[in-house]
Amino acid sequence: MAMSKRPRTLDSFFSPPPKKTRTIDSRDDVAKKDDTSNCIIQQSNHQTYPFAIPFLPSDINEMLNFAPASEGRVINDQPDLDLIYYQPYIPKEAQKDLFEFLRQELFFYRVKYTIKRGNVETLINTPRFTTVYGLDETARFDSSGAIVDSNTEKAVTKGTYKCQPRPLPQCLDHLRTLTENATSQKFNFALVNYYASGNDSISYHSDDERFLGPDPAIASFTLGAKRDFLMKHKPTSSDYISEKQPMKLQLASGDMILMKGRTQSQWLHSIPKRKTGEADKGRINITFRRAMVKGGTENYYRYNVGDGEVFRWNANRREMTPWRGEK
Ligand SMILES: O=C(O)CCC(=O)C(=O)O
Repeated sequence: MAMSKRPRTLDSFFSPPPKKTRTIDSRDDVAKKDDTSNCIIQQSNHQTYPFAIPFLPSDINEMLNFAPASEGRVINDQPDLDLIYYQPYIPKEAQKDLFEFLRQELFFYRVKYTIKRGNVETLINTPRFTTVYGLDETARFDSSGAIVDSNTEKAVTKGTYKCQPRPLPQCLDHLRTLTENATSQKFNFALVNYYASGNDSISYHSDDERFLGPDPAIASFTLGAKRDFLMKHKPTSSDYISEKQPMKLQLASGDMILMKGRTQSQWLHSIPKRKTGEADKGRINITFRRAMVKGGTENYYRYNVGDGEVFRWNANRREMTPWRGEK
C-alpha cells in the first residue's frame, strides 16, 4: 500500500479522542487507562500499526538493564567467520516473560510473494511469521510520526516509499538501544521472525544485501524454543575449502549472536525444519540491522509485511490466528 498522505497525528487515531488517552512524550506513544484494572498502560502507536503495542512491563524493562547477562565469546576460528556469541544476552529472569510479551503484543504476517525465473513464476509461502519496524539512514520519523529526510528535516514527498514504514515500538527500541551500547554498532531496523513449530524455518541465505553496506553487523536474538542454527561457507574455488567446516550452534532462549566482518559476504546461515526437540514451543528471532538506503526499507517491508492479513497470538487457542480488529 503506497503512503498517500502525511501520517495522521496521534490524536486522530481516537475519534473522538477518549478522555482516558493522552500523549506522554514526543513520539507516538500514549498512556491509556485500563478500565478493568484501573492501571495506566503506556503504549506505542502509529498510523501504520494495526493495533497499539504496550510498553515493556517495568520489571522486564529493568531486568534488561542487566544485559548482556554474559560476556560474548568470539568465534573467528574459520576463514571469514567473525561472530560474537552471548550465551545468554538476555538475563535468565527476563527470558520467558519477554518471549511471551512479544509473542502476545506484536502483529505478524505470513508473507507470500512471487519470484520469476525465466518465464516461470513461482509463488513463495514464507515458512514462518514475520514483522518489521524501521527506516533506512536517509530518513527518520519526526515527533508526529511523519517521515522526514535525515539531512533536510523536511517531510519526504508522497510516493518516496511504496511501503508504509513503521517506527520501532518502545519494547523493541529499548532492546535496540541496549544492543547498540553493548556492541558499539548502530541499528535502524528490527526484523522479527516467529517460528511456531518445527515446520517453520529459514533456508540457507546470507544477509549481504548491498543496502546494508559492506560487512554489515547484525545482532540476532533468540527467545523461546531452542533451535539449530546452521552455518556453512559459500562455495569457493579456493584450495582452502577443507578448512571451512560447517557449524551448528544450538541457539537457546536469551542468546544473541552478533554476525559481523566478512560473515555475511562469505557464509550462509539457516534455521532448518525439525521434527524433534522443543520447536513446538515457538521461537522468536529478532535481528537488528542498519539499512543505508531507501531500497533497504522497500525490501524489508515487502518480504516481512507484504500485503496479506495481520496475525496475532491467540492465547486461548495457543496459536497465531488472523486478527480481525478485536482487542
Ligand atoms: O531465526 C534466526 O535465528 C535467523 C533469522 C535470519 O537468518 C534472518 O532473519 O535473516
